[in-house]
Amino acid sequence: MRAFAQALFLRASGRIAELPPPGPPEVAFAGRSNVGKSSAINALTGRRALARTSKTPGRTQTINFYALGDQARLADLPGYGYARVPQALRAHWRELVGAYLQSASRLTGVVVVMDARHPFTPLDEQLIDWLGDVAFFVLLTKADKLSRSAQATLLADSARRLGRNRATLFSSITRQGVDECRDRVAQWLTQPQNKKPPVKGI
Ligand SMILES: Nc1nc2c(ncn2[C@@H]2O[C@H](COP(=O)(O)OP(=O)(O)OP(=O)(O)O)[C@@H](O)[C@H]2O)c(=O)[nH]1
Ligand SMILES: [Mg+2]
Repeated sequence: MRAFAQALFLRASGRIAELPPPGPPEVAFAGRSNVGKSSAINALTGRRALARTSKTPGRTQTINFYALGDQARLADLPGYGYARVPQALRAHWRELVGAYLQSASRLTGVVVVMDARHPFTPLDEQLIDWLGDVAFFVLLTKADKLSRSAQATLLADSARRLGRNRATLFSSITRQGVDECRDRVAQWLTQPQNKKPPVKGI
């Protein structure tokens, strides 16, 4: 799929009413604040500054949509789990992301991004549970911060939790795992499964 390199910013939606109407097949990137969701989108598209990244957790507060030509879209979801985010904003996150996931009828898969040094937090487990039937793939990001042996242990643990081929070590700096992730996303975008949207609340 060549369209990754043509990615263009489409829209930022901060409220339910601003969510775009269903378009072409779409893949969303979800995960805790600051794990590297926006960086992963940049790594996949080969565009350094397509999605805004920041050292400050909680940077992305809107759902940011990117068009890959007219055939596919990516959605960068706001991060969760940042302790200093006020209660009202957390409720807002639940409402916005909940509405998005339940209404995103063209959502064909979710890339669940986790920090390889702090993977499978309770909120990550909740998200995976919440996704229900929607296909997902886990990126264990910032793998460049782990030793080879810690990487191997983490991958084995992830396979035990999720089954084989459901997770990859990833680094937007060394580009480890980028091709594997791009292949998986391209597969979802070109062969949409049309699974039921999630029904549970988070
Ligand atoms: N070492 C390392 N740092 C990374 C990697 N990916 C992202 N970062 C850094 O982590 C910080 C957060 O990255 P973002 O891509 O903005 O994270 P995010 O998940 O989009 O964050 P929010 O939008 O706040 O939820 C930035 O300082 C990035 O440079 C990686 O693979 N390795
Ligand atoms: Mg972000």
